[in-house]
Amino acid sequence: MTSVYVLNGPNLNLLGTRRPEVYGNTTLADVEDLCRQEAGNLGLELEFLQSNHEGQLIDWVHEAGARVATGECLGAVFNPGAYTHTSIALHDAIEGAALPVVEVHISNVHAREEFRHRSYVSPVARGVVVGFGVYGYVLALQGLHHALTVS
Ligand code: CA2
Repeated sequence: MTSVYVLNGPNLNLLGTRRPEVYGNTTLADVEDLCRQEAGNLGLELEFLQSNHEGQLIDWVHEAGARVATGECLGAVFNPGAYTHTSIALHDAIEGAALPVVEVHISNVHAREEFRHRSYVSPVARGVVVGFGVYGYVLALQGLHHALTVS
């Protein structure tokens, strides 16, 4: 069965515990359940991962890219958290691994502080979903599946 990665960056393990006015009450475990259900609907196996460490995220991008190259994996839905706005290394990893990525953000980053308006990931992403809360992960999975399986 083809797999899909859902990668989550720093502090997303805190979802549902603080800042509900920005990120809602849903926990990351709830997001995983949501993604597992949608991946099942799409006939995909899910790898759901979270790390607070940039290097770990880069390693997973490389791993997913290698699996895309062998046809085992479709691509990744990626919420890089605050690394979105800082990480040239993640930009280079996605590009270097030729990993199809749909970037997702729970909040509408464009309606927030100016430092959140810049994304180093968007230029190497297949698509971007922002501002739909955790339902954005479902939309991103659907978008990735549609972009890569429907001609
Ligand atoms: O809106 C998003 O999904 C973000 O990627 C979330 C990041 C933020 O840095 C990005 O600008 C937008 C933050 C991750 C979650 O941080 C939390 C902090 C405290 C409590 C709960 C979550």
